[in-house]
Amino acid sequence: ADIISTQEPTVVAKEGYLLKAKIADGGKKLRKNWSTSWIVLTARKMEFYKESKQPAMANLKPGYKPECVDLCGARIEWTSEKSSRKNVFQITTVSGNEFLFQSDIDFLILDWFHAIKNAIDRLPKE
Ligand code: I3P
Repeated sequence: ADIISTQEPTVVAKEGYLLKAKIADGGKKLRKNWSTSWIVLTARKMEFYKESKQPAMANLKPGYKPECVDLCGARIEWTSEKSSRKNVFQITTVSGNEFLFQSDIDFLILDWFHAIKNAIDRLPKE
């Protein structure tokens, strides 16, 4: 008989370091605190790690859950009002979490913006 796994394989679309700040949790405003994060983008979510070596380690630890953004129904937009930094975009999730992402390197932040926007556009809206 065929064995159909209920866990979809996690195909990584893009990964790398970006500056990240979570500015709201469930609609509640948070104090902005920028930090560098290793970001793993898959078809329907983004995961945040402290270092590039962590995703592989997390796979070996069944209980370990990185902070994660569900991209289903999420919005992505450039913002110049929410930071004094250049090249900042915001992601807002259905659950009311808000994140800012930034890089001084133009092509790098553009690549990320388009990769995430692509993922969002391919997903059902909820
Ligand atoms: C914040 C910190 C952030 C800054 C933020 C400040 O101060 O300097 O880097 O955001 O500006 O409030 P603190 O460390 O005391 O919390 P940007 O770098 O994105 O401008 P903001 O209040 O205008 O968001």
